[in-house]
Amino acid sequence: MKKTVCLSLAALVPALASAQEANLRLVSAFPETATYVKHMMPWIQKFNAGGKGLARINFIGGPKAIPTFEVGTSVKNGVVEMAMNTGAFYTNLMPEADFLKLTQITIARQRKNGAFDYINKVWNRKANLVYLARMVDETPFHLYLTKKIEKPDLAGLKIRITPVYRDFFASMGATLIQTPPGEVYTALERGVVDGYGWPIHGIFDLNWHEKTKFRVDPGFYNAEVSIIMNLDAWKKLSAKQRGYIERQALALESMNTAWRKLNQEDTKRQAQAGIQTIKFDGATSKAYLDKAYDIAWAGAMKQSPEHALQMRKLFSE
Ligand code: 173
Repeated sequence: MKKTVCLSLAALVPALASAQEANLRLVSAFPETATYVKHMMPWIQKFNAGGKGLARINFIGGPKAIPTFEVGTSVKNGVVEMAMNTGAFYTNLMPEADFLKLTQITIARQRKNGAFDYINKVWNRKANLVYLARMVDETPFHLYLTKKIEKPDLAGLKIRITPVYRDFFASMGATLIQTPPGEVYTALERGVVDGYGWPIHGIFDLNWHEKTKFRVDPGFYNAEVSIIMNLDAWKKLSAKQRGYIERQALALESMNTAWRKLNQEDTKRQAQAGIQTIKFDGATSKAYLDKAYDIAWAGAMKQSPEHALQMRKLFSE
């Protein structure tokens, strides 16, 4: 008798919960001083202002709350409902996470051509995640150095990486050292690394410009930072709550035009800070870029042939 009562009460909980304002705890896999957190905070404010009675995002903090490379698992397991994260930080959940750097069309076009739905299908099934919104787009990664190179050869250099850069930098002979963003400054300061991979924007937020002497051009790939959500938490929401979150996701993506401006500004600012560019000649530059993509897709094909094949099509047309 008692047991039956408990069970029926438990069954009622999701229904009750969705009638209330959903409290969505969000962590950032990037440090709180990073450009990405600055970009996201006004969005959270608007989300909460418009979501009264429906849904509220409760920003918990950055890697001090949950370490960068553990954020994916925490969202998968529902320790928190949401995160701002990049695929390279949760390849432990599925190799496909890091494929998002290979998109050659904007998130708006990915929503139109089926790429967005495809990503969600894989994210749902393999990692218990909802891929809600891509908030960084149209932004290349670069190699930054403290020592000059004459050609794409990193032999004898120790380079800070994440999975984004691993195979590409390894192919140029680098010694690889993986760190979260929060440890790059100290690694540079102590001479543990001679360089690092990072997007064109954001190196000033963590003071890396103080230790950076060169940027290698061209940039490669397309930096991806997104809001992901726990699938069970998503399913517990009402249709109205989900609709609200989806509209806010689109609003966040519509802010992506800001990156074009910031990328131009930061390129200038890097030059003003005395960071020299190492520009390869036309043929070398083309070979460098081709190699970046060839290596990444070859790795993707090896790790997840079926999805890599589909994503390669959907990410470029
Ligand atoms: O930490 C990184 O260099 C990284 O993988 C990344 C990914 C997307 C945006 C910024 C950094």
